[in-house]
Amino acid sequence: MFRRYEGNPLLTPMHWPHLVNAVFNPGAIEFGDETLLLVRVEDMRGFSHLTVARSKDGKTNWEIDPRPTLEPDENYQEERWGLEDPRIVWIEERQEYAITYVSFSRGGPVISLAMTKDFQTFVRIGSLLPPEDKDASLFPRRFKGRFALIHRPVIRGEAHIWISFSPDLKHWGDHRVLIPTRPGQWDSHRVGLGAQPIETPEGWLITYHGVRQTASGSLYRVGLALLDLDEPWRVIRRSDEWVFGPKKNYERVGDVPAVTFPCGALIDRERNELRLYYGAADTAVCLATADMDVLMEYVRSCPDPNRELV
Ligand code: BMA
Repeated sequence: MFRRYEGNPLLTPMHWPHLVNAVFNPGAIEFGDETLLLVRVEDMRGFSHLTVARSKDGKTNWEIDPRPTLEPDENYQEERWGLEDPRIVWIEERQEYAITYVSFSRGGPVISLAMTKDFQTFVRIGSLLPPEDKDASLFPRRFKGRFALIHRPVIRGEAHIWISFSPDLKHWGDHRVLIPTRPGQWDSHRVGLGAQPIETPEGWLITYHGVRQTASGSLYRVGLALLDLDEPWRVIRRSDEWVFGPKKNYERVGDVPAVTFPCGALIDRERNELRLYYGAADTAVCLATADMDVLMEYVRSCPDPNRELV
């Protein structure tokens, strides 16, 4: 279903205007007439920051901000060890972009939220929920008056995808498990949201990473789910199989081998394609595309996870 872009990897540390260790796990969004990636950049101390890269076609001629775009702010203790794995959503009622990223510090990973209109200046809302929490995205609008957040806390050592709700983006509650790990399966060890939720007429298209532990380390692959459009706490479909995983050398060789980790996607309307941007082996930024009709037909054929329980 997914085809790798022939020019992969799109971005590597060699493209950067200064010395960095790795560039990976980018958030992605349409910004004006360009594709904007917010790339996680790991510096030579091992701390990450976020940097914007833009391109007209989302594939070639990337323009990379000469300096880090969003760096740890010393007024925010939770950011001391860096910023990681952003997801970007356009919030309709506020007419600005919301960036949910992982802030790292001695306190453990937490989800932080920052707002921007231009990807040059950012207003921090702060951290949203207690650690350990990762892999978060908002939705573009409210549901029955409340914002919704998909995220991945670790509780009793279990790493399921949850959804939580808020009237004001600051106070969160009504927490529910959305997509749990599945014992024995490819996503048995951990799951976490991939790209931000993508709106389709049939529901919110969710990509998520599933982790299996093996004798030689973790395997990070990608699965699909579909959430109800009006009640996104309802999972309508979930793929039994993974639909994308590490195969190519650039996905198998790097700082963390055998990792494909999407954080951003967008629909290329002209080509009717989903463009999925992902980090490969915690080292480079890559792209895979899928025909939307083929993808939706596949998702429709996936099991209804609620029916399985009956
Ligand atoms: C996860 C996150 C990702 C990373 C992945 C594989 O826990 O930290 O940033 O890509 O592990 O190392």
